[in-house]
Amino acid sequence: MVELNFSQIKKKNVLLLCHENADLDSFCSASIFQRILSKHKITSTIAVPSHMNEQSIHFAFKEKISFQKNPDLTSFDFIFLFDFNDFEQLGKLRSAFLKINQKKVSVISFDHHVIEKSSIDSSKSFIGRAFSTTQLLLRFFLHHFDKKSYFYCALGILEDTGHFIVADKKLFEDFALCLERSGKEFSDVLSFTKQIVPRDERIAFLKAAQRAEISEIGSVIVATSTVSFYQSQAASKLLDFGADISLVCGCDEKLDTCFLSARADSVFKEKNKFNLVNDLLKPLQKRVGGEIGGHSGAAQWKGTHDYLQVLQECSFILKKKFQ
Ligand SMILES: [Mn+2]
Repeated sequence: MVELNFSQIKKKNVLLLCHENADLDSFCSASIFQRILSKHKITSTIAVPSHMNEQSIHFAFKEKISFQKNPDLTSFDFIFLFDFNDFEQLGKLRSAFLKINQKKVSVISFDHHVIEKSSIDSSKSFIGRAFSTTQLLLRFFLHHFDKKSYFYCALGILEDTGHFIVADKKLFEDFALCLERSGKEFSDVLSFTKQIVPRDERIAFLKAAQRAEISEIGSVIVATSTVSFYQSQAASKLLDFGADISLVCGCDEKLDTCFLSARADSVFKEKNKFNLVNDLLKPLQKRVGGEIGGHSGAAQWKGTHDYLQVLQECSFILKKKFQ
């Protein structure tokens, strides 16, 4: 187990950076770590590249946790990354991040996603298998947790497991511990993770459903569709409708970029030992290039190809595996 040397961070400028469009897991992780640091009399700044999701904004407001947008990276000695470890999720901070001198600035990631060759922090010290980054923090810093930290940890767990769609015995033990030590009820945690779905997102779901094409590859039901925004959320919705694997593409013509969000049903995944990153996106990247990220059940690709070609390549790879 790695120990963080808090005295090393004292009197330094510390940034706790969430990923773009920060979710509760990312923002709660940063908030927990801020509490741990402040116990050690270390002040820190929480920031996001430019956006947070609805639940995180609501959470920050209710808990009175301040955060910056688009921070000046050059003014920090330590940059901790929460719930991500790839350049892709830096959003508009990406170019500024590439310019920082890693000899002067220490970059440390807390993350539970699959490590790639292109990962930012390759020390792997605070990266591991966990259902959420908050659960990972619980493992590393249990003895530094206070009442609020346990509550924030529960929020990250509930959100990132999709309300326990994926879990194991240890996760329920950790969650129960968080509830007990936070003094909160399950309903308190639930209310913070409630989906507030904006109207344009709901319209995107309906469009994705309307445009969905269904194919059966062997016994696997694959749904593909296209929407301009909310690809990842739409892909999750297509699983709810009954797909084993869903693939949703969208293109940004101005940027000449195509995005693909992939989702795999957790029961299907377990039964078939299927991993979206290893079994689909890595082979896709080999064929068409681009950047990939994510984990076994939720992953994304980004590149310059036409979306029809990308979906065709995916279907070719899946046919090779399942037919
Ligand atoms: Mn997460």
